[in-house]
Amino acid sequence: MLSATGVIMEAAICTLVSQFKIFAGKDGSSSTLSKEEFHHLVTSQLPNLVKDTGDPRAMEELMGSLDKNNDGELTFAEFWQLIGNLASKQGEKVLREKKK
Ligand SMILES: [Ca+2]
Ligand SMILES: [Ca+2]
Repeated sequence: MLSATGVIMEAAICTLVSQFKIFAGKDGSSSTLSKEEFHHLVTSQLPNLVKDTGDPRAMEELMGSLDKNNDGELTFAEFWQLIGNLASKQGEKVLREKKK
């Protein structure tokens, strides 16, 4: 079963894309996240990895740091930076723990 790991990762990527689509489709453009959609996604899907989800200012700063073209909406590519940041933080944590 050499391909098993690959399939799980592919499934994880598909899940991320389909979740993004569900949240992005709630209002306005169905391919981008508005501030409200982003907040809703983070609080319901990433409550443990993202800090300060209850702080509107922290949420606004986080979204601003991802919104590279400053149009107030996050494309999947912009949103993906957050996943990349969270994944690398999580990776550092897990790999450090294993070394002990
Ligand atoms: Ca939208
Ligand atoms: Ca944008």
